[in-house]
Amino acid sequence: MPSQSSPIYDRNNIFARILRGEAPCTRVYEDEYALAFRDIYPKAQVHVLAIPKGEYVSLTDFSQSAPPELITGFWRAVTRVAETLSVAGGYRIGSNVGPGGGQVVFHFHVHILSGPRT
Ligand code: DGP
Repeated sequence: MPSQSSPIYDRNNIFARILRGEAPCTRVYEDEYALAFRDIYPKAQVHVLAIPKGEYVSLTDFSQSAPPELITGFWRAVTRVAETLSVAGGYRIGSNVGPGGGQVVFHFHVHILSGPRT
């Protein structure tokens, strides 16, 4: 199956700057594959963003281009964060892909939400 060409990644996007420590965040988890921090505009009692440590524009880009070890490590980190933070014994996750999907920050990220919507 031919692979699609990767979209252009902007190294100055805000999540890239957070990863490099150039912009602040409220960190809740970090390992070699992922960083998770509180969303600045929470839409639920718990609203955390998890980002992979790599330059991927979106879920599509990550799934198609990241090495398997990073894909596995990232999703394990997501579930670890979600289970740690879950306030009501459950959580929901989502990822906006592309402008038409509501994505505004073009470093792949997963929203982890739990508890009542705010
Ligand atoms: P989206 O690209 O639409 O999936 O959502 C981007 C999310 O990132 C949005 O919920 C707000 C959040 N966000 C944007 N800028 C910052 C920031 O500087 N710090 C933090 N913690 N969150 C941010």
